[in-house]
Amino acid sequence: MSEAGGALGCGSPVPQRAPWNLVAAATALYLVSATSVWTAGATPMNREEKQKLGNQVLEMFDHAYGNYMEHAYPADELMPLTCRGRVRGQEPSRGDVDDALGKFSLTLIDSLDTLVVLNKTKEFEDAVRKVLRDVNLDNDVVVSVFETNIRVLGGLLGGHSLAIMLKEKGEYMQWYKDELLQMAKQLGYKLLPAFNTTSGLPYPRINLKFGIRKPEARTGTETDTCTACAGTLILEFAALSRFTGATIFEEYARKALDFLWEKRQRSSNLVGVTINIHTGDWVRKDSGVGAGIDSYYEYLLKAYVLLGDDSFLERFNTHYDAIMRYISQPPLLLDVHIHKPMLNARTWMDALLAFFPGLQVLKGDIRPAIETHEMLYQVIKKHNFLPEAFTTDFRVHWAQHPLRPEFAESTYFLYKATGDPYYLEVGKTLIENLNKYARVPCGFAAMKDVRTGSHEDRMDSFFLAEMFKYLYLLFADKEDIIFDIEDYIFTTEAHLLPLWLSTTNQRVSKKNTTSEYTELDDSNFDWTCPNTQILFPNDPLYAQSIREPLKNVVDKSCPRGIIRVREESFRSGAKPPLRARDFMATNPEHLEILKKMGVSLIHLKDGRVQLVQHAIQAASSIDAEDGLRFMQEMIELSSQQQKEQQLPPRAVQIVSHPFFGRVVLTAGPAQFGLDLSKHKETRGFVASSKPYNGCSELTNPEAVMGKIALIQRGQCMFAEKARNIQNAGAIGGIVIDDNEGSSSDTAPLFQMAGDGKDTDDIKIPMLFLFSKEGSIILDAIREYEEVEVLLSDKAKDRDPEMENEEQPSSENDSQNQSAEQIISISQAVDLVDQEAPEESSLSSHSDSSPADTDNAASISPAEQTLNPMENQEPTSLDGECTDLDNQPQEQSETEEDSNPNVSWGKKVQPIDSILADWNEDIEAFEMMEKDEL
Ligand code: DMJ
Repeated sequence: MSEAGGALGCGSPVPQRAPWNLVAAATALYLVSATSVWTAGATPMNREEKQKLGNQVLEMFDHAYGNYMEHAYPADELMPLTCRGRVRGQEPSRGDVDDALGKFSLTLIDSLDTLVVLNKTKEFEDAVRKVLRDVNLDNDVVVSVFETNIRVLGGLLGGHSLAIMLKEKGEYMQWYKDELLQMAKQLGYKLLPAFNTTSGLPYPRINLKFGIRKPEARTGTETDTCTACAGTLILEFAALSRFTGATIFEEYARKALDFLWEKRQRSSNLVGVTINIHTGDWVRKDSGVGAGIDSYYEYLLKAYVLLGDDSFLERFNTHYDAIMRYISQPPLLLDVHIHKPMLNARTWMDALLAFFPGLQVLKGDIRPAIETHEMLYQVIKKHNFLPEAFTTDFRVHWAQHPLRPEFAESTYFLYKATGDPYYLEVGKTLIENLNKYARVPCGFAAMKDVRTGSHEDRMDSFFLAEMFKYLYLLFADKEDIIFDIEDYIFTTEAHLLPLWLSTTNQRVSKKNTTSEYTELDDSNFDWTCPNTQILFPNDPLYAQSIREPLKNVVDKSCPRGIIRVREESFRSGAKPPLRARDFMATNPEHLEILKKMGVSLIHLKDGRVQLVQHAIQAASSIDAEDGLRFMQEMIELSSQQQKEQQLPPRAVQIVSHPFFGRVVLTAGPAQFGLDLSKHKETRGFVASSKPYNGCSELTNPEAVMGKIALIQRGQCMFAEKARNIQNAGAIGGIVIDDNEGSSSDTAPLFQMAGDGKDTDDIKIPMLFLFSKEGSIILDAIREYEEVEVLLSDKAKDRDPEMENEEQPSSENDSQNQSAEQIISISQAVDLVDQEAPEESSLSSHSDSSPADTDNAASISPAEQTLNPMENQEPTSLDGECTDLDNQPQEQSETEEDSNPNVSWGKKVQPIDSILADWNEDIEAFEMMEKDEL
């Protein structure tokens, strides 16, 4: 999500007034000059330091953009690990995420106005020429209407907005004759067939060349779309109409918004996540401010700012009131059911909601914005990035992080609103973390798992469109930007649209809101718009005073503190709860206890049993605590069993020039040979064995002697390969998958089994890499000949030795800083033995593996497998919550009331409904991937 513009506004009902005036007034109200900083609280940051950070952002942008242009353009995206372009159809499909890619040089278009904000006018001029010369919008490819609108249409319009601004200034873009606008119009017409539904809600996808109806279009059978997908069009479509005079775009976007408003749940005034585009029925009735809904709310408020239509503000305020009533549980924002808004729909939050504090700033509701932002920052400090989803007690629920900009966006707006230098420090941390953990030699790579620091071969275009804009603007003073940012509003993709559009080509008829909407009671909103001129000057520590009580909110929430106190009460005579080790899935009494504890038992198709806890569904707070402990114990039990039979993934880290430890490849371990978890890592240069499959005595022992041999998978047992390279003098081996294109991105990692015989004779460490990861080493050999790697159980920080080996990289500070870091491609998945038939005769091993899904059914009830990755309650194994032993005991009794995770007043749900909730959670994950890239 991105935020409404440089413009900060007040959400209180505002009498008829041109939006520009609103913006100007709001700016006067809320802006504490970015150059002035507090003299108390966070340490002020001087101009020099801000400039240094701004320069660092510029350098980082150059690194990302430069690598995209050099190695990926004209492809849609850069693949920063393999340093090439992502071309749809040429890479393994990632499902709906790929619907953003339309073979239209997405990243270039999405970056256009960022170039101007970052004062790279010359580069902007070049980029515009390239777009005009190279981009084709008529490809036979099915794209997401939502993504194409916010990224491509928005990108073209943002580019046009700044092109005409520059042209008017008289130096750059003098040749420009609205060509970007013409492209935008062409694209607008291409998207219009998507609105051909009775409801006026757009289809989620469209074929750029063939539209929707024709058979060649290969789309148009969908029935559902997400609310954000249908409700995030008005800014771009209205801008297109007003720039061109073609009113049809604004009309269509307004119609979709009108329909969504009509369909809001009337008693709660909330909207669901997914809606049927033909019937208007809510398909998913859960409601939050993150994935699937986020930018619908954003666009209502910003449409008011841009278009000056009061009905949008009225709608926004009505929804906002409902959000604050039901969803907001400061500092949390928790999804609820639209029909039963007092009932939480889940116990975790997604990363997209991080935009919301920024929107609250625009609304003028600073306090909850500060609170939520602070909570998010603490989660970030724990994991370096915001995981895609995290539980109400701040454990990782979904560990990815695709370099989303929402938190940076909110940080920028909070700094604008408060002037508190604390937010500059936050921005500095974001910069450091990006350089330290996401920067790779060829750009910035998304995090595959924030807990391990592993990477995905992915750099989304929004990283350039939004992240760098907000970070740069955070540290920039007015004079650092070549135009007045306050004259523009940011779209959800952070594209800039000029506020003067509000008074241009206003030919679209507005709905007569007065007949339809009852006059709003202003008193509802009094509190939403604090006058910061009163708040801040009188109390310069205002923001800090709101943050202070939340200082340890993330650490404090660990349930172990609660559990410890419960143990005290058992000592005083109460009946001890059911222990995981005693649990029998066939014992009806045990099942009854589980239900009381809010724990549901799910029989998975593959025969395993999964336990899920919803604390809010427990019969009482005590039962919920028992449930938490039970789950914790079950995880420990399960992981103990798994540990006994399974080996965790290993790391292959390339340490020689120019990688210097920054590339880490996740590798599968072997059930034989040196155990890297017990021994020091093995370091050595790599050499390919001959024969490459390693299935017979090596013909090149001199080449592999003292080195780590590379061997191809297949044709004989893993153990046989190991023996052959060991006999040739190798000190380790890496088996590379022969299945071309395989990757830990798409396949579960597994461990290499032995050959059913005694493998004690194998002394060297052996690791397995999928083909994509393996080819990174093979490519490195081709390019650099001498490639040294480290085989270990976990990636190591770059050691002093590597430091010394690194060539003085340059005058460039941030480059040096980033070089301390690690890149990894890995897969945080359960290890599953997927041995190829010819290589897996060790049936005794695989039979006993708890990760072997075919065998899980035979596990006795007391040993039922619990999959921690799929639990909704605090059941993760990442050990994030271990330091609560010092928490004061009163947390046990008092914290439950304040802990939104434990809503005791709420009714216990029947098992069916628990299962339904669980399914909704899974759907929610799918939706996040599908609708929110
Ligand atoms: C962006 O494309 C937009 O901000 C969108 O509204 C939500 N998701 C991404 C960034 O995370």
